[in-house]
Amino acid sequence: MKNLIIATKNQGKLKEFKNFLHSFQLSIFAQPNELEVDETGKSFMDNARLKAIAAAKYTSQIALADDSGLCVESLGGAPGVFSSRYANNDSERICKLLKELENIANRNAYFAASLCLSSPSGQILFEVEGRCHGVIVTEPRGKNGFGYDPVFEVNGTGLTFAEMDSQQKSSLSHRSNAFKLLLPKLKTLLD
Ligand code: ITT
Repeated sequence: MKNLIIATKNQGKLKEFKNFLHSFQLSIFAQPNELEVDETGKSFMDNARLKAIAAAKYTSQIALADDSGLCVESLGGAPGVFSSRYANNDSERICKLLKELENIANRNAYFAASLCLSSPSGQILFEVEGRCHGVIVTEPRGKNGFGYDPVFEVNGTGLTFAEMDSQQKSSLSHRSNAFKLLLPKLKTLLD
């Protein structure tokens, strides 16, 4: 059985990747806890590369990294690459976002996920980006998922990600849209 490192410390992301990958004969590991990677990139893809290469070299295994975030139109794309650094924890991040959007009519937003796959020696094997469009609601709704899920309503569904079960989120999310593009490459590489 082959090993794949998911280059993340985010348990929500890890869970989603494990679901996406369940049909592969793979041993999936999160990156070692002691590995710290500075996310100094200007784009989601820059940061995904930094994380994938660092985890692959550190473990000498193939590594898949995700850099993702929420881009809000009326905030000029913020929090963007700073989504996880916007405040100290998920509920403070949500509070800050809702405060910034108080009395703002345009609540259009999208989630983006850049995925990067690195060989054990740090060579980039494949990279893709997926998006999911929606709006920021005025009050958090739902208990599932992680991060900004309770305030992001997916266009055409009337539901926030946090009101969806994991299967429904997986059929629509930025991360799954990116993962679908990665799938053929992953199949050739791992089979
Ligand atoms: P790693 O770098 O260890 O992967 P992280 O949480 O710091 O973990 P990012 O730097 O990519 O990851 O930041 C992404 C942030 O964007 C994440 O912490 C959430 O706040 C938000 N985010 C990304 N995808 C999300 C999703 O599917 N649902 C809700 N929030 C999401």
